[in-house]
Amino acid sequence: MSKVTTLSEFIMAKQADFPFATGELSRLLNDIAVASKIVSRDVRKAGLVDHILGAQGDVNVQGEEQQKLDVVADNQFIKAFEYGGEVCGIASEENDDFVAFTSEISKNGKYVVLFDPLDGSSNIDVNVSIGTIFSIYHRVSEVGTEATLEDMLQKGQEQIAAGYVLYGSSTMLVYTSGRGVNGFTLDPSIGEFCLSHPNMKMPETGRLYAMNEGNINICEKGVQDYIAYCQSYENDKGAPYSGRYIGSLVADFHRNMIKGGIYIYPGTNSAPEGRLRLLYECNPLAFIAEQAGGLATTGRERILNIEPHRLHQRVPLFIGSKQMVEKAMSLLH
Ligand code: AFP
Repeated sequence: MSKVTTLSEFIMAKQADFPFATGELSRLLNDIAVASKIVSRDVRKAGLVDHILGAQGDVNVQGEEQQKLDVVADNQFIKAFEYGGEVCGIASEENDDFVAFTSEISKNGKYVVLFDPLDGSSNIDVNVSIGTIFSIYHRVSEVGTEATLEDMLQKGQEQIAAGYVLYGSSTMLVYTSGRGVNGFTLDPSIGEFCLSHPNMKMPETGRLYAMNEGNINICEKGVQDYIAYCQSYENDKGAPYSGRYIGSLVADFHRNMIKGGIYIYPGTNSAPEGRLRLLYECNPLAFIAEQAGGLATTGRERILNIEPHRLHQRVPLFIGSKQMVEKAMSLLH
């Protein structure tokens, strides 16, 4: 049996790769790990709310109102960032506007974090995997002042680190700080994330495609052609691929990271920009995909090159194994 490496040990060891590192990013990553352990615990109790502990909006025995799990997760991460001292502001799916922290210690924080606290939340009620996605940038505003919108609206290629937590049959945290991708599985018996997937590489190709095919008739012809290609005996594998769509981006992405595959959420006639959010869904996963040897585009342009204009901006997403994304792009005109 080999020695277990915990996430904290791993982060500390990696800090040595950056000679001028002050430890702030390491502390921030550790804060994220602690918050996600708490969220993981709450997610495991999800079925109890409504059926045993009372419905959302009910008051529990401690006099607290039962809240929706995505709000609980959002608050948990915001608290971790606000009191951690490394972050001057955040933006999340749950908040219309970004939040600039006002304490002196936070105003001196070097980083901003953009995150989706609980992605795939419509899957909670049916006990299907959900996830958290996060993206970390250096602020562009002056240290010592409050965070600004410009801090939040940076291109994905400026990310310092990004990751996701998958609350699946086990809880996993996967992250990159620009030198490869590593995955950690939560061992609930010791409450630690342990290195389980070192140096993750996305297979160059695969046999799995993920798309909400309910939308196929309102997609552009190139997307329809690509899906027909996936289902054809004339494709590169000589047999139809398997369709796999969970409807939780983190879970669909993670499966493709391990097994090889493509995830597509294209624009449609009614929503030309698709559904997914650039800043806290597409950018962080694009950074991870590229670090693992995969590809992430809108079908036409690299996700990480997009100049953001709005906090909740949406973009089409084609992400996964390199050869599969390239093939899909070749069919779009
Ligand atoms: P929610 O977090 O609002 O549930 O959205 C989930 C999501 O952004 C992503 O995780 C899924 O892949 C996608 O939406 C599912 O969308 P469709 O229901 O349109 O397939």
